[in-house]
Amino acid sequence: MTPPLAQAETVLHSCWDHWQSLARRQDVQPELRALSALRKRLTARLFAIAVFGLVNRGKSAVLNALIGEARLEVGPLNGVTQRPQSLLWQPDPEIPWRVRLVDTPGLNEVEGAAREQLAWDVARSADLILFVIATDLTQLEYQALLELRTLHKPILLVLNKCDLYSEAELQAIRAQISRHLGWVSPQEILTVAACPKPLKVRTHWPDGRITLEWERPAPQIETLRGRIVEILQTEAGSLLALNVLRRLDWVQAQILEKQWQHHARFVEQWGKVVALGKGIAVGLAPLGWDLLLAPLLDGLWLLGLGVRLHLPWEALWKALVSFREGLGRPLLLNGALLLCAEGMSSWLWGDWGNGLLPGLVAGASLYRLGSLAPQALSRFAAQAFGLGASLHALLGREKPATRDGAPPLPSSLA
Ligand SMILES: Nc1nc2c(ncn2[C@@H]2O[C@H](COP(=O)(O)OP(=O)(O)OP(=O)(O)O)[C@@H](O)[C@H]2O)c(=O)[nH]1
Ligand SMILES: [Mg+2]
Repeated sequence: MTPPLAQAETVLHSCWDHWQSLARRQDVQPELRALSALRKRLTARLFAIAVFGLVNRGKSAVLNALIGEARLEVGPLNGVTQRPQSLLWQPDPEIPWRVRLVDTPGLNEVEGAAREQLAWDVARSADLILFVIATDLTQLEYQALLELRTLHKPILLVLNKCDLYSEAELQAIRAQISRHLGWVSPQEILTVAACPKPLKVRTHWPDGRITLEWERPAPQIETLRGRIVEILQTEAGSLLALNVLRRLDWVQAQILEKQWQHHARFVEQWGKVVALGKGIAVGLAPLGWDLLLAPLLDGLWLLGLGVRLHLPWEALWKALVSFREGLGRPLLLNGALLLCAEGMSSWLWGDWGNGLLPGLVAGASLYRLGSLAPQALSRFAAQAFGLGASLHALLGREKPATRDGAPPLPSSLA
């Protein structure tokens, strides 16, 4: 089986090649830039880890502790971090991954709605999320976790400031969080102290002097660092591939939506012209020929749409033959309706009216097909280039964690 990263590279490469033909269109520039950024991420083997949580939980302190340098501003006020900031980190020389750690603004900062949005954007593009808390969950944290789960990304729950609690208290907090969440066991909650409270240290000097000084103990971050290294060693490839493909899925859906918008006039006129032509051709053609002409003209109509909207051939073909989600069933129904119209028309009018009713039915049925086509074509186009199959394989049997499927809010948080 092809490794996930190689699979993602092939899919992304085909998508890139295909949509490059729209390079001159201004309205799709953001999507093309997004495709280019995805390619760079894959080539550079850059694994993104975002830190996420409410204000003042020690998010920036956790990242400083991980890299072993005080690079990010840390402070006692809410809202110290005002915008996402990235740091490159090499956690272990053995690991062939470059890691980008991204700090984010806290979620519940006063008047910080725009910054909260930035934090969510970072979380959406990250491969792994560190959700930092500093005690038992609040309702806001619980809601944010539920929402994060819908992103289908691994989340490490980091309980920071553990220096403020005794071992018994920590155990109680972890058990309570695990009860609230259901999907996280107490052992999976990683306890750290990224920036422990300074302690007063009494020093007895040889000359008899005694001094008292505040000293900050070393950070306790090994459990988190160890878990991240383990993930990088075992799952980083699949996680990055999955994330890139999911993002690609979204970008491609945007491009397709813009394509339909951009060509809306053509789609409408093309539908009318071919429906009229089909009605006339079927009406005038001798019996037998009309039954052959009808599907040919349906095919021509579909081909015209595909060429104009630059849809992948594979999507056109699948939409044409798929009965479950494509146009196969309506096309067959059109054929059956035409046959009925032929029969009824010869029964009603004999030879004279033979072409009128079939012509009308043929034209109207193609016009109706026009209302079903955008959805079916977009669905298959979105899965083209192997994107649908690769995503399916990578997601495996993972059950989507939707809001609907989430456990109800625990009463202590409600
Ligand atoms: N006791 C203790 N305090 C900590 C620890 N980690 C961080 N702090 C303190 O918590 C406060 C907030 O730390 P930050 O890292 O700025 O928190 P943040 O989550 O990034 O906050 P915002 O940027 O405002 O969202 C600071 O005063 C830190 O000194 C810890 O492990 N133990
Ligand atoms: Mg911060």
